[in-house]
Amino acid sequence: MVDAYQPIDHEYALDRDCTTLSRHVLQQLQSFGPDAQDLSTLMNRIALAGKLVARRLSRAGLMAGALGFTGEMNVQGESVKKMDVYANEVFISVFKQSGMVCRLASEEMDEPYYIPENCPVGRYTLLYDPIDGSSNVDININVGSIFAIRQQEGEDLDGSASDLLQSGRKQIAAGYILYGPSTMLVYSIGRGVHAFTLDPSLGEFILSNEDIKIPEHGPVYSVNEGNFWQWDEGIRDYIRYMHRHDGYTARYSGALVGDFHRILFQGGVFLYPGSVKKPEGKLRLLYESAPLAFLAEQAGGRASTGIQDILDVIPDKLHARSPLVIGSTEDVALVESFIQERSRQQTEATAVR
Ligand code: P6P
Repeated sequence: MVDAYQPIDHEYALDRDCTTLSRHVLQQLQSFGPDAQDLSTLMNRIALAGKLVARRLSRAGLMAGALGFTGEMNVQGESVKKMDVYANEVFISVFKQSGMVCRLASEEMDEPYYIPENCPVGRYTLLYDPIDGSSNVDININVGSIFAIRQQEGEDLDGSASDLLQSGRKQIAAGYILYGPSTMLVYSIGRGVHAFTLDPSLGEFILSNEDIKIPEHGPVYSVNEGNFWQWDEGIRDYIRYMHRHDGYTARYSGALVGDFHRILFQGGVFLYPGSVKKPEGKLRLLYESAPLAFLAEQAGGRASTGIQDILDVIPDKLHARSPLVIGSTEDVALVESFIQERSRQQTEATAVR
């Protein structure tokens, strides 16, 4: 008698290699309906953008004119890198002729970009930072792309995209692509956080970590301590506590995506506080803090301005900035406790006068 077929390892490996991003989205939603198909297609296009950017980054050092500055300044007042421009255009290109995305809002563009053939039929808006951490690009240290997807509300007939000025709880999907030793795409559509690793031999992002959970506490605190002199006393008190207590270690790469990725997997906290001069901080809400806050909450962590949940902040303009404290619930709460204590002392001191 023939032995019953016993699936062996390669059966598992084959199924895993078939768990691409688009299939995973449909599995998550347990639906093949139009909304599910839309999200699956959107994520597939974002994956294509990631592959195109990863390919360029991997060869940029050998390509004349791929690296360095363009000589322009962006709306943020930052010098623009050639890779910023390339990556920005990649995300626009992958959504042309898609019928999906009518508007794209990017760190690199003063106003949202409208894809005429997709408007108004395309009911989705992509908000993105095409290359986050571009100061690292020319020295071959990890960078990332950050993205969020929102549904367009109303016809936006005046082109003001004012419906985007809503809290991060309006995001229907968010994630990032980390261009590191391997290229990883991490995303959530509100059903947990999942990571895919690019298999260059397949040209596909394959599921590598499902349902990621941020540990409640971790040893890492990630902040640019060179800004210590600019911070409010509450943040300074927190940093002094880190310096005086065992069990903490500092990690900071200068690229938000890589620093957050470490926190997502190992726990701890990343913070980019406001300063006395710039209380709103440096990071942009709609396409940096809010997408990562969406992931952090989906992974059982937290994201706060230090006072308020990031996902509850309502921006007053497209490129609004926000302070960011993000990571393990216990470590975010510890930062907030120092801010609250200083605030209490200041209130008391004022009352006494
Ligand atoms: P600093 C990169 O420019 C970025 O927006 C984030 O990726 C990063 O976390 C932060 O700025 C670094 O800023 O002031 O520490 O160089």
